[in-house]
Amino acid sequence: MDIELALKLVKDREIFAVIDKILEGKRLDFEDGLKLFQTKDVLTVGTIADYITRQKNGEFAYFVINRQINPTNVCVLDCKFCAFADMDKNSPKAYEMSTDQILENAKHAVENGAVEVHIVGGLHPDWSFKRYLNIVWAIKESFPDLHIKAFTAVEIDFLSKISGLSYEDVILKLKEAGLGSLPGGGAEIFSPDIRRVIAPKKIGYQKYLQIHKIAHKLGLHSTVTMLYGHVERYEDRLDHMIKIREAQDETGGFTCFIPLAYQPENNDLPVYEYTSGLDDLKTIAVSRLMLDNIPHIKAYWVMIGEKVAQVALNFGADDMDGTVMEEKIAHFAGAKSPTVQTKEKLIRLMKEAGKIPVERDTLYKPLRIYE
Ligand code: V47
Repeated sequence: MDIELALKLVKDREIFAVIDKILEGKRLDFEDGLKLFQTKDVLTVGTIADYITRQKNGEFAYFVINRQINPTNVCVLDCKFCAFADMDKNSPKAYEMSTDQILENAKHAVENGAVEVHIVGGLHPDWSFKRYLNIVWAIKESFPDLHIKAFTAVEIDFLSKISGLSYEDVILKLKEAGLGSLPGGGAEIFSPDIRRVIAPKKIGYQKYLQIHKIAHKLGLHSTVTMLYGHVERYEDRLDHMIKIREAQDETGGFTCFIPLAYQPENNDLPVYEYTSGLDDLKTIAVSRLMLDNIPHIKAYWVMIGEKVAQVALNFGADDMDGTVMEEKIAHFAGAKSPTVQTKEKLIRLMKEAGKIPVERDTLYKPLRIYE
């Protein structure tokens, strides 16, 4: 069947012009994105996104053997969506890991084949920059081959404040200690109006993007996220994506975009619904189509569940993150997915989706292909 014939199957004529643009390789604008979000014809949007993914990444779908480590949940911020953090360090829920405990986690990761540790946590009011630096240094010294993806832009801003160092110097010192890349957390939704409601004390999008751009210029790659499914509108999601696209035009340092589906339990945001499967799939597909300069789109199974993440591999996603080994942030907020994942399961989900699973490192170097 040629593409002309395939287009006859499109139910919603409103998106014809957008599809034309995509097939001609033109960049989509805000209005195009809005049409894609508003259409009920999600299957067509997904099919086109899948077509673009296959152009970029062939039939490959990626995963990484990794472990998440959250050194503390004590945090001076008070983000309304967050069920993980606790502002009171004396509350029964609050915890702080020693560097030795963190090293134990890293050891567990290595013993289970991990090539990456993903470290994020609270902004602890009493911890020094030296303590954060030492976490990276100690892991690198014991496990030199492990990639340390650590500290969101929000944490880098905090480290700059408590150390009196510039963003550049904070990142350089972390890099010297062994930091491999920055994770994408903390982006939430860039719109200042929405940010004021869901994360009033968090740095704004300008600083978030500034820190990522500095990291890129210092030779580090990073990922970038978007928290959706709470009080934001499609317009806010598109504004978020377009700002990311502009930053990527400048530096090219983002490897992957990760839409994070809002988990509604045990937090202070009066939104009690989980995102729907169709919204998850649509968000993946629209992000693939809007973010033409980002190499990979991640279907994060932790937040959208294994089943929707598997389907998302045919809606524009080409990555599923990884084994994770211990997940707290989403599960404190009610995530229904498992807290760990096996490599065998990821491979099965990908193969069933018609993809060729690729075990990768953090920077998408293939380590093993499962034909
Ligand atoms: O920054 C917090 C989000 C993020 C909730 O970089 C919530 O490859 C949903 O960023 N519902 C941390 N989300 C996780 C994260 C991440 C995960 C996987 C891969 C990568 C990557 C990054 O989780 C936070 C925040 O945006 N979050 N609370 C919640 N209730």
